[in-house]
Amino acid sequence: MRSEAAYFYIENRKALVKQELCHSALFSPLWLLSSFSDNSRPRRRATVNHPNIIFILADDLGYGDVGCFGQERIKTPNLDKMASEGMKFTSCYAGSTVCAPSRCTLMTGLHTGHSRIRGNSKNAGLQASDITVAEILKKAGYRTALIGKWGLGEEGSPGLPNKKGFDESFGYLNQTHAHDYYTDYLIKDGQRMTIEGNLHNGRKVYSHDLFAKAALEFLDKNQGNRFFLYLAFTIPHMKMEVPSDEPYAKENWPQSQKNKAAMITRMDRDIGRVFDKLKELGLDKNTIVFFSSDNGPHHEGVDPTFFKASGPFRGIKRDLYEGGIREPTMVRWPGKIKAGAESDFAWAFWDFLPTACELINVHPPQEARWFFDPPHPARPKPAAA
Ligand SMILES: [Ca+2]
Repeated sequence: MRSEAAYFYIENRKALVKQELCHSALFSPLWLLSSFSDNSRPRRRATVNHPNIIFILADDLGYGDVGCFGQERIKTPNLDKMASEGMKFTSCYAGSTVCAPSRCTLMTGLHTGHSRIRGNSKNAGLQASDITVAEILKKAGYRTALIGKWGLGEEGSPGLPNKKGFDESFGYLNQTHAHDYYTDYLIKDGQRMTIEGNLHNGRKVYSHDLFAKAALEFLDKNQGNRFFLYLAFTIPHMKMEVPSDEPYAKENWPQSQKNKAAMITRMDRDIGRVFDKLKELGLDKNTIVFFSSDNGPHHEGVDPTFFKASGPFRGIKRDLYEGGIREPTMVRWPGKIKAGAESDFAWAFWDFLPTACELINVHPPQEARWFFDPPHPARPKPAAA
């Protein structure tokens, strides 16, 4: 199946980045930088040939939950704008029907026939031998951050994000912990960080708001660096909690549906803030932004048929039908991806790692070179190192 992955790698790249990079893809010996320590890594600003990469992942957001994918009642103006400024993918598939295995494919570039994590289990986590896209980008000189939900390694395990290529991490490690939007602690760089306002059953701090703030701070702090930001929001996963159900408070809907809609609109608002920040910092044209969801909509405290969350498709989260794995996906890169484009090219989460490598012309380490074997005839030969 690895040759199949190589095929997707080539074709997907063409779908995403058009012709420019196909002709400019010279081998860049950035792997030589792998011997640098964190402190000695040079600051290098992103360019069109070494763009910043942001992957925004929603949690249990259905294909039909987004305006530009057919949703009529939940407001998602910023995602709709992202689609109008980039490419909408109507046949992108999550790696699995549930969180952990889906996210594992996104990070490792391996589908679930090869990947380590095949289901949601506390004992399932990445090991030292697993290679993630963050490790590859970090070795190529990128500053890397996970903000939000990880789900691929518990405290004290080899699968911690900071051991798997992320310079910084902040959020939930454990998926059950991630159900709690008013948690009294989060994990920052492997250590518990108390959320004072939520101690003693307080409900003053909504974790999503912290993630949005941390993402903007990361962008500010790394405007002079090439960076990879994996922004894994937990919205609209259970519980159906949100600080305010506006702008839907007056709707004649069940409260859980008002909350779900408000959660999605809140996330959309913060995605808009990310784009505003990129423009403010002058990073807009040197940053490629992906958006997708890790699996189909759930029915845990909310009826997914109310908003037709699966769109026209059969099934929801945990179902290996289109509704369980087909995701509302967009990619935006001004000047490289034609505004308002739409593609029905079929690709999946395991295509992200090789696409990221190709985007920055990085020669992967030997351990991650399976997608070059056998070589695809369409692939341009890299120049000698
Ligand atoms: Ca999920």
